This record gives sequence, C-alpha cells and structure tokens, in this order.
Amino acid sequence: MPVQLYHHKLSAPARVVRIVAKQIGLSLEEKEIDLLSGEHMKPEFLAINPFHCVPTLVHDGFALWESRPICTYLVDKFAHGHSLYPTDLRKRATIDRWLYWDSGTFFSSLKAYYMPAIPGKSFQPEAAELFKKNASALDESLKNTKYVAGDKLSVADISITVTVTLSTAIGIDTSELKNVQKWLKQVETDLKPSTWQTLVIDPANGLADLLKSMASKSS
Ligand SMILES: N[C@@H](CCC(=O)N[C@@H](CS)C(=O)NCC(=O)O)C(=O)O
Repeated sequence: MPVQLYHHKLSAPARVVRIVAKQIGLSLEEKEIDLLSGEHMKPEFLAINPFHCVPTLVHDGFALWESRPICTYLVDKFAHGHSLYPTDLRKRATIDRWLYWDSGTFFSSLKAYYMPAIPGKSFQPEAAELFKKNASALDESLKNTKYVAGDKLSVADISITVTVTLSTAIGIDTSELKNVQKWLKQVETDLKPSTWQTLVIDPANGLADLLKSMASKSS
C-alpha cells in the first residue's frame, strides 16, 4: 500500500514530514491540497481529516494528522530504531520534549507573528519579540549539544529547523545566535542532497512572499 501524504508545498509542518520521509528513504505518494482555494474544506478531504489541516497521512486505511506524530510514526514504522527517533526511552522522551516545545511554544510564537497577515492584517512585532526570546533559549541549549536532543540528528532538529528558517525568510533576524547558526549549518550538511534548497529554503521564501503580499494588501 502506498503511503499517502496530503500536503501543500508551502506548508511548514508538511515540509517537516516530507524531509523526514526523505531522510529515511521512504517514498510518499504526495497529494497536494490547494489551501488557498479551500480544497481542504471539501467533503472528500473532511471525510479523511475532519480537522481539515495538512499534513495528513493515510497509510493502509489509517489516517493521521499533526506533523510531529506523523514523523515519529513514519520512523517507527519504516525505519525502526533509526537515530532520527531511536527506541531508547530517555532519548525518545528528550526528542518528544523538543517536538512538543516546537509545536506548543516555538512555532506557536512564530505563527502569532505571521498568521494575522493571512486575513490581510499586519505582522505582529510583539510576537516576534517572544519568538526571539524562545530562539535565544534554543541558542543557550545548543551551547551544550551538537543537536537539539543530543549528539545525533533527530526528527526534532528537522522540525525546529523548519521553524527557524521560516522565521528568517519572513524577516526575523536571529543571525546573532551563533550556536543556532552553527547547528543550522550542521543540519544542512546532514540532510540528503538537494533537500536544504528544495524543502527548506525555497518554500520558506515562497511562503514569506505570499504572506508579505497578503499583509501589504491591508495597507
Ligand atoms: N499542528 C499542525 C498544524 C497544521 C496546520 O496548521 N496546517 C495548515 C497549513 S500550514 C493548514 O492545513 N491550515 C488549514 C486549516 O487548518 O484549515 C501540524 O503540525 O500538523
């Protein structure tokens, strides 16, 4: 059975899943959902995911949404024991901690900055300050470890990399965070060839351009 992934090419959480799949050599049947025209609200997609968000995975009749559990499911199912999400309970718990932090705190603070632009309002500078505070905490933590959860690249690095690179694309400057910058270079090196440009940088810039055009319409 093919593993299907409903996604949008500019969606940050969907890109995290696509990068993880590529790292473990898993070929996905990618099905693009046009969020801008409201395809995600059509009955066909709502029947798969009543929460109408991408990424949504369908594997053998099993539907799963939320990017981070999709990533850990894929590694466990198709690359069990891989260092991206190892089986050791404490290593796994540490990775989970970073995934939850990204979802609940870090990426959330970035969304608070840019989401108001989507209905045509403006970016929220005070949310950018909170994001930068969170990025500084990440920088502090990366003083002690090569990767966010220890000495090996994990799904948490991929998730957080997508968050940081999107923030840069939309104009939040974290270039002074030297540990973060060094870690990003390391992640870039560790990703499979062409991934950095095609699944990290280009779509982050694409989303940034879209957001800027939407935000500017309100002024
Ligand atoms: N926490 C979710 C966020 C998913 C999400 O917000 N996806 C956006 C695209 S980036 C979406 O599908 N928006 C349309 C909607 O939720 O109706 C995840 O990590 O998968």
